Amino acid sequence: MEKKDLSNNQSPSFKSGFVAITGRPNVGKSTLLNTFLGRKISIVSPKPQTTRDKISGILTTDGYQIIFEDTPGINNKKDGLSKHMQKCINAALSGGDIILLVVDAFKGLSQTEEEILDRYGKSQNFICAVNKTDVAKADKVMPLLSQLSQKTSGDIIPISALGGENIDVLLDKIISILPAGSRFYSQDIITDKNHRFLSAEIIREKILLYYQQEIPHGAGIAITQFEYSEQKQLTEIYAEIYCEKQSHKKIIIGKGGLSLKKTASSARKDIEELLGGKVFLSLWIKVKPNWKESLSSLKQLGYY
Ligand SMILES: Nc1nc2c(ncn2[C@@H]2O[C@H](COP(=O)(O)OP(=O)(O)OP(=O)(O)O)[C@@H](O)[C@H]2O)c(=O)[nH]1
Ligand SMILES: [Mg+2]
Repeated sequence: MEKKDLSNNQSPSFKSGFVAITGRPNVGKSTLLNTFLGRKISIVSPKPQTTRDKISGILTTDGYQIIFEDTPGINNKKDGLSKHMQKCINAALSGGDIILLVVDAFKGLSQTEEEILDRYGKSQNFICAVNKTDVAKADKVMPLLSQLSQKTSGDIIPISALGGENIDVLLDKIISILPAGSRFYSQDIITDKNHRFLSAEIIREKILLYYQQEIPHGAGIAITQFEYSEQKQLTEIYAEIYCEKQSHKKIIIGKGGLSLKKTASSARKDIEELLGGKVFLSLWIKVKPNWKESLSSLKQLGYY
């Protein structure tokens, strides 16, 4: 993205840039983005492969603008959706002024982290955050920190994204290596995603939370209508939930439609908070066995 001059009265010492947040699935990248921003932009769940897109969270003060780019967890799957996710990761890494690798203090390093460290660990703009230190004991964290220090000359900062521990230290480090430059976005913008996209994500988050096994990972959300009704004073949202099997459709709906009702009601409440007004939400389930391979389906879901 080219730097726009939005600088009206910015000082010459103003800093701005992109921070690519990367790492394995489930290490806490989206939680960290939300903690930096002080509000929820990116959905979070205990299941891996929650994030499927590159999602920017924009933090602007009088002194700097940081565009944090949340990315999908790195995986090697080869379906159409996974290829899209891989593209998002590559775009963030290649466009990032700073690479922020998030490592799970509890799980330690895997081949994935080794590859990132080999590629970026020695560069000036690399930082490693060791997350979930609230649940990992010191006897696990200390060896991990020394292992990491062999592989990178960048700062290694233990944090808890969930508890907010050491986030100020991490933020200070980011600001210290952020390049000088003017704003990319005006001050009031906090994300590059629109309400339609964020609403679909909220519905997907409820599916990740309420359903198990392959159902959440086989689900995609297509918003078919998103309109504010002046007359009714509410936003009407019609969405389709794609699933891969007839048996999944049954489970998503649940006995007497109760599971779907719970999903819809919980998503509606969060969307109302996002939009700051009343919402009518209708969810419809569609069985699409190969949606992850179908370009037209992926486009309907907002990918590509
Ligand atoms: N205890 C603890 N849990 C955390 C912390 N940060 C994140 N989590 C939890 O870890 C799980 C995964 O968090 P996410 O933020 O969705 O992880 P992610 O890296 O974005 O995952 P993907 O999008 O799947 O790549 C959630 O249950 C979070 O609540 C932390 O600092 N401490
Ligand atoms: Mg995520």
